[in-house]
Amino acid sequence: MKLDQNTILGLAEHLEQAELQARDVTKITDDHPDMDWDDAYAIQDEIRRRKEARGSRTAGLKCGLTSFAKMKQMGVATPVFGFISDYMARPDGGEIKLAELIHPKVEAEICIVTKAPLRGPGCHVAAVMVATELVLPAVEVIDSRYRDFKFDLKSVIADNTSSARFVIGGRPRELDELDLRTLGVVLEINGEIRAMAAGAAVLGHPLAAVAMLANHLGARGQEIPAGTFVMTGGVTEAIAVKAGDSVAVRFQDLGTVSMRFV
Ligand code: 0L1
Ligand code: MG
Repeated sequence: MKLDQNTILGLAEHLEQAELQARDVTKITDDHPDMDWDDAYAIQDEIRRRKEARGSRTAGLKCGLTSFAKMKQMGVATPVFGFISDYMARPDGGEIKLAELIHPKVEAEICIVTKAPLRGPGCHVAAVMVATELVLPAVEVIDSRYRDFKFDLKSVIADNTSSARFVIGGRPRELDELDLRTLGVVLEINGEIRAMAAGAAVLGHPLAAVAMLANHLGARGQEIPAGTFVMTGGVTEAIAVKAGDSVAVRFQDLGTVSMRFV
């Protein structure tokens, strides 16, 4: 690690305040060009510790930048990992207030709930299949705290991978009823199709993202506990939304997830 503990604590407070006040900031690597990946995840861990200390519960784990479309959109080649908190959840069909956000974008995500712990190294798609209780559709609303979404990967990891809001759909299915690679997803805004993809857009199989998360955590002496909600990453590029937009994402076999931005 390159940053001392005080700097990590200060950067976590800086980024979390930007999130809570819906205020954009410049990317932190501008002032800390030497920070490394461990520093970035340590800042994210401190943001999680701050939220939990205030009574927020961690609602799940997320994989980001796992699809070719998203990697291309952001000009990166490596997935990232973060968490979502209970206060970020919004109901299916409900409203999301733009005043609480900076410049949100929506992403369609195939998600799972685990029934057994998953721990790397060596975690693979088959191990994730055995540990999958349910498959669920969700829409993630990302909202980078960085001005104009201008950042690098270390800055994004420290900013909890742009986590802001999420909406989970109401039709869970068991894994053996589905082929996650060919599962089609259509993202509509105000009735217009804006993006579509199949599950294989996420690393060839969405559960490969979960295996990657388990291996990432395993390298840090952690695991994905049983009963964890895991978002595998946007299947398409993220789409910016504005006031009045109605978003509906149609997931083959998993139903539709919708929300309106007000
Ligand atoms: O959920 C995600 O794909 C996180 C992406 C982080 C970068 C971004 O804000 O697009
Ligand atoms: Mg996402």
